[in-house]
Amino acid sequence: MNKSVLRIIVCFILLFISDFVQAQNEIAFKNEGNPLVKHMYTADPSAHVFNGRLYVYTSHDEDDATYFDMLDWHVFSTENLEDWTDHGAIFSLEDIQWANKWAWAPDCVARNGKYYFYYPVERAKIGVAVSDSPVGPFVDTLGKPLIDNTGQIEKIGKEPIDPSVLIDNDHAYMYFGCREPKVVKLSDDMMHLNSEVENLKINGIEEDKEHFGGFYGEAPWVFKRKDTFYLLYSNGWGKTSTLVYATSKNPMGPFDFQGEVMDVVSSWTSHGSIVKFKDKWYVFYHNRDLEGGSNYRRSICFDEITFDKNGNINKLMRNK
Ligand code: FUB
Repeated sequence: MNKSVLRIIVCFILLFISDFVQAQNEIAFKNEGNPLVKHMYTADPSAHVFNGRLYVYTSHDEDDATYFDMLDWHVFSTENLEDWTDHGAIFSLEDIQWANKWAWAPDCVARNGKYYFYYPVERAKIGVAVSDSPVGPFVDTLGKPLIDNTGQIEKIGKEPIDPSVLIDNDHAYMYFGCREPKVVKLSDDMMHLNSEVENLKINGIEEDKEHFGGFYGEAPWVFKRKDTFYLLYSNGWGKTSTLVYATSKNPMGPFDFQGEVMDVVSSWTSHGSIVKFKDKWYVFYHNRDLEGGSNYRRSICFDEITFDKNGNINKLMRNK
């Protein structure tokens, strides 16, 4: 047997082993109502449709958590919203050379035939890891943060967390930030910045204080419907924590505050995403409703949402 044939056989065997190991980590489960995931605590859902299948990337709250000391990230997927697969931990702090703690709210986008996984760590840095598959394994090929506020707090903000990425018209935009919403363009290779980091302006919330009105807390998520960009975000923390939204005709803003997407969640934090799947729209969010839950042991949920004839989101009332 010549060397090339041998190499091909070895590659096939390695691929088979890696698929086998991945399949061993998968857990199949049914949607039995909210919270969606009942075998572990999950938070910060970021939902996308890739090749007709819905993928939800989440943070993973530890079973005994007393703070946001998260260690890894999971992805869950479905083709019908009833039958789900937990693909296991697709990336973790152990896979990053330059970060040690706080594996917080991630996002993932598809471009150039690859999947780019964006993740905040240490409340100060955002990294990007790459894979050929939406369920990983992801690799930190950059080997350093994409965003790091060390010595750059003025420009990047005090807490560059919660990255989410929108691709529109062949341009990629990354949104992030706690209390200070930011936006930056990404390069075509999705692994470098392609503009200055800018403040994201939200009109109509100038007077709003933390916990009231459209105050910007964290968790920016932008999606497009018809010709309008919707900025979904958390209005802060505590008893009035929920998801609110603003709209714009430009992905860089300014956005105009519109109102609440849903009534308050039970957890102190609120974080979510909105996605269109098979012609219906869904909001993914988290709360603390799973048994044993707490503000640090959260669980992802989802519900269908609708829009009125003017494109406003009809407020979802779950606590009727
Ligand atoms: O999950 C850790 C942090 O809590 C996230 O980064 C915030 O959005 C909030 O959900």
